[in-house]
Amino acid sequence: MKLIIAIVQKEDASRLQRTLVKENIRATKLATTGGFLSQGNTTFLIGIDDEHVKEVLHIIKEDSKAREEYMNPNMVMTGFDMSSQPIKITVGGATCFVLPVEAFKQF
Ligand code: 2BA
Repeated sequence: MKLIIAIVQKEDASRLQRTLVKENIRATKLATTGGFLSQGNTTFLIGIDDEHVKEVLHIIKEDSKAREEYMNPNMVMTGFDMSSQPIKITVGGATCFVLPVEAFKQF
């Protein structure tokens, strides 16, 4: 079994949730915040058998869109120069981690 942690933009979250339910894939949805942009995003925790990992990643990919955002570098403490010119940032599609699951128990 694997645990897929998928961070998606909140605009894509409802569509992905509907697809997961339709495909009978169990998931937990968390309201999260990106560490860089401080904007709300959504994280799905999906426990899934090894043989279905590819299929779930495909679904996540299909339901997530990359978008361009503009941010003022002054808003975040970064290594950017501190000019007030907004900079363009491409925010993923989806950022996914696939972790091995040592045990899965429900009581
Ligand atoms: P944020 O941290 O708010 O990042 C939003 C977007 O800002 C990123 O999109 C990337 O294009 C840019 N970005 C992030 N950190 C940067 C930096 N230090 N310098 C320049 N640009 C930077 P994505 O890479 O598609 O990430 C979307 C969201 O996925 C992130 O939101 C964060 O919540 C999560 N994420 C991405 N990589 C992660 C990782 N390695 N670990 C945990 N969460 C991650």
